[in-house]
Amino acid sequence: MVPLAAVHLTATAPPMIKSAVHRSRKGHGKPHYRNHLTTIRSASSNSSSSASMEERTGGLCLDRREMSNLQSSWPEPIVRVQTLSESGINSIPERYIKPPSDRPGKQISLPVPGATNIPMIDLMGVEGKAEEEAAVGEACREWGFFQVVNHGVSPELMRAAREGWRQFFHLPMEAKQPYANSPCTYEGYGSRLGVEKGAVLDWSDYFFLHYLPPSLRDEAKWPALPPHFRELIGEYSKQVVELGGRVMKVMSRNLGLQEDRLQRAFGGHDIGACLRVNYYPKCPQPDLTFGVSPHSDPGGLTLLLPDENVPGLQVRRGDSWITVEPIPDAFIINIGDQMEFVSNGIYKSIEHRVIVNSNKERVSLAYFYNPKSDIPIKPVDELVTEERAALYPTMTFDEYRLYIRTKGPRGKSQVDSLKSTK
Ligand SMILES: O=C(O)CCC(=O)C(=O)O
Repeated sequence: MVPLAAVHLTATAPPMIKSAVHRSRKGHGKPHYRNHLTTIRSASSNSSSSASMEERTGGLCLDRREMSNLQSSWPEPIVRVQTLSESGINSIPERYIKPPSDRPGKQISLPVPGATNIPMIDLMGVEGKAEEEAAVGEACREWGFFQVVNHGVSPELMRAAREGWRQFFHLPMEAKQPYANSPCTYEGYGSRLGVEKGAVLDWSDYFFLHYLPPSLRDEAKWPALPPHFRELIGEYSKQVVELGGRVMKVMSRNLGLQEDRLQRAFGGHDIGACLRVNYYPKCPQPDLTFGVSPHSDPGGLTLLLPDENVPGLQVRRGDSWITVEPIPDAFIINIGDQMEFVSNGIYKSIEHRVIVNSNKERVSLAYFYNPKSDIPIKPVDELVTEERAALYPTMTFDEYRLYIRTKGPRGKSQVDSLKSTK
């Protein structure tokens, strides 16, 4: 990656991107498992057939080595959802229509008296203060989701990143097509997830890129437009990954662990980090489809920058779905499946989904902070006791992704199927 100090910003860079990069540089007992691991490992030999929902949600981030045996082209011609939306259709094509039992339905329900939103945490007042940090722990245990403000990432950079991506999606199709992705790595500009022929699709386009490990980072695959956007993506990625590391410490302390314990369980400095930018065009029949279907994130943590003005993310709460009201300049953070595993089920990876609407497009940036993909991931020893045996088997993130790809997850079924029955 080009060091930021070496980046020369010219007068052609849009002012928002230029100033955002400049300013941020200035510094701111042996349990029984329902599915045995051997099943998962054997899955790897015949896993090339169909991709799963998790691939569709971007959390998979399979690297080039893993994906090299996979299908190299999509099973059907790619149709950009944006193109469909802009064509002026009044009804959506059949392949975006979910079965009646899987449609958005009732959109907001508040099962908890007084609860109108996921918890909000002010990180400025929290770090290092046990009592305040407990709020983070409670959110991770009870909700699996929370919003953070005063998180240390420059708000100007956040806004510039979101607007830069919006500009990218508004470029003419011929400027975006060179970034078109394939199911081998998913890197680049995409409009479908999964390679199952005839699958019902979600109403979104996306852009997917790797930031960590550095060996997977290929800036030539990042958008070159708008001007200087690559530098901005690099700086944004750096700050969001730093935030992820700080949140990991708070979460670790809150579990009664040494503050670097969760990070070590994830592989120390060798973690993975990848970005999926979601673009949800206006949809003439939003009650029949989803922007992203219900899923839990397979990785460690997700740091989501939502569209400030357009709600869409819904989080499962019991039998209902709560629509998250975005707080200006906040990140929405959620627990992924790997964090649920290492915390031995204390922190919860919660199902979520995205609804679309007929009046406004929506853009969101989901950063996936993942463990190193080839190390054993298991509940940390300190959280395994006689009273609470290890709830999950040991497996690498790579194996988990293969498992998901083979089984075809629905909602949280992959996590639940691995859970100890004792
Ligand atoms: O767009 C959103 O608000 C959430 C997106 C999401 O869940 C995902 O990308 O996995």
